[in-house]
Amino acid sequence: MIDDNSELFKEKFRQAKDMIAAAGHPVVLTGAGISAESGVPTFRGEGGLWKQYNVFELATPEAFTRDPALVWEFYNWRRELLAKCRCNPAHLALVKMEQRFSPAFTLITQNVDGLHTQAGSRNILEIHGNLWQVRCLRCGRLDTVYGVFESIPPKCDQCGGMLRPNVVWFGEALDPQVLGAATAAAESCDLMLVIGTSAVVQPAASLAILAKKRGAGVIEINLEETDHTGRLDITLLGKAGEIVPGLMDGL
Ligand code: BV8
Ligand code: ZN
Repeated sequence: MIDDNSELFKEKFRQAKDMIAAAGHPVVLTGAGISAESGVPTFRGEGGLWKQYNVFELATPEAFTRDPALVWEFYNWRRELLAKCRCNPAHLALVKMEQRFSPAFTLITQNVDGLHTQAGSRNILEIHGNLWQVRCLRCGRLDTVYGVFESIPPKCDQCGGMLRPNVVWFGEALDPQVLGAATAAAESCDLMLVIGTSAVVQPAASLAILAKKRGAGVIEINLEETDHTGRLDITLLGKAGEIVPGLMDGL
């Protein structure tokens, strides 16, 4: 059941539902927390990726230049783990939300796990890329490859160049087109749901504050409070897999 059953929670939940029902062009921003109930380790929480690997050491262009095989071991490990993960009721509830508001709906995700696509979402901005895509450093060819790579670092079957994961590493710029579209969506929405993000990573974290500044209502759904909590309209504490489907009930 939803973790916080207090009267206050119920009142905030009702307000959030009303804001969604009254929205004209909502935007959703998701982080690792929406995939946690699918078995995907978050970056910071219990059993998070940071605990086993120093993601800073591995998810950077410097690390890849220094030791591409080591970085590919890390991404192969995540591919093996993710291959067993399935979308959860929170991902599916956002598909229902998109169907209700489309075309005036944008889903911005920081996640690279592809679970929103697996659930059936369509209008997605994967601002940190996608772990299932690879890019050739020599000819720039983009490919979607599932499963793990037997020989690492993998080579391009067109030109023999080295392949890299098509994700945005720390210290790398986000794709200007994708970031531009996400910024435009945050600036023009009348409601933003921020689901399962610690609001630490930039420039993604600024999108919620930008939406708020432009007059949108902003609802945060998280297991715990974040740096944004005091600056947003409503924070619902609990599991995304329980709260998000409840919010979309009756849409
Ligand atoms: C860039 C792909 C500049 C790789 C990722 C200010 C401005 C600009 C940059 C910076 C800045 N300050 C610092 C920076 C640098 C850096 C940064 O933000 N560092 C942080 C750590 C301080 N930013 C960058 O480097 C970005 N690039 O700005 O470039 C530039 C410009 C021009 C030219 C050159 C350079 C690039 C950032 C992208 C990094 N790549 N992913 C990969 O995954 O392998 S980020 C990666 O970590 C994820 O994609 C995700 O975005 C992030 C983790 O964040 P969250 O999703 O929030 O996950 P987290 O585990 O932290 O939190 C989970 C939350 O869920 C928690 O709150 C938890 O309570 C909650 N939760 C858990 N379970 C549940 C739940 N909630 C609900 N239900 C549950 N069941
Ligand atoms: Zn190539």
